[in-house]
Amino acid sequence: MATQENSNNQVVPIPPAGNSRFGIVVAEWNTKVTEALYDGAKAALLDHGASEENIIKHYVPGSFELPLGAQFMAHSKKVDAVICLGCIVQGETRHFEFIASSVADGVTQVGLKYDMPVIFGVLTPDNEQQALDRAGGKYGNKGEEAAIAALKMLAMKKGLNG
Ligand code: DLZ
Repeated sequence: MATQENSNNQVVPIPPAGNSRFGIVVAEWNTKVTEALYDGAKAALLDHGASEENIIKHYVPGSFELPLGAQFMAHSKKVDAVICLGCIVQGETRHFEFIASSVADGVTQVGLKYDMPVIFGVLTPDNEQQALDRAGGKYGNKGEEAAIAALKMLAMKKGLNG
């Protein structure tokens, strides 16, 4: 099984994707960043054995719509996990705190409601450069991390439910 080094420098396994189906919801706001997050997420899923046809991408207008987009996907029963990708830049909205916490809460609620991994792959940087640094730049790609989180949560669920 593939492995990764976690934040405590421990080597931990990354479960394979198998036949799992992944919904990826991408916010259209700050597209340069969110498309880079998508590329990272998709590449990670393919690297870990997912097939192209099991990765379904949909756009929502902005991060605020990510929870509802995730809910549409979960409700469709066409996916086993949903990855939400967005970028809320602090300097761009006076509602930053409100939007960011509302999106985080909404994403959590969808996962609990549908008993499904619904992953929060939303950057909350001070500016675009900080976002790009985390979307394939010097601090890696948080889209890839979101995809790996989905794989881990799916494996946990399968391990418990068979
Ligand atoms: C309106 C808005 C603003 C100001 N900033 C962002 C942002 O930095 N990142 C993001 O993903 N979306 C932003 N939006 C759009 C909102 O998320 C939402 O799409 C609109 O308010 C419509 O509901």
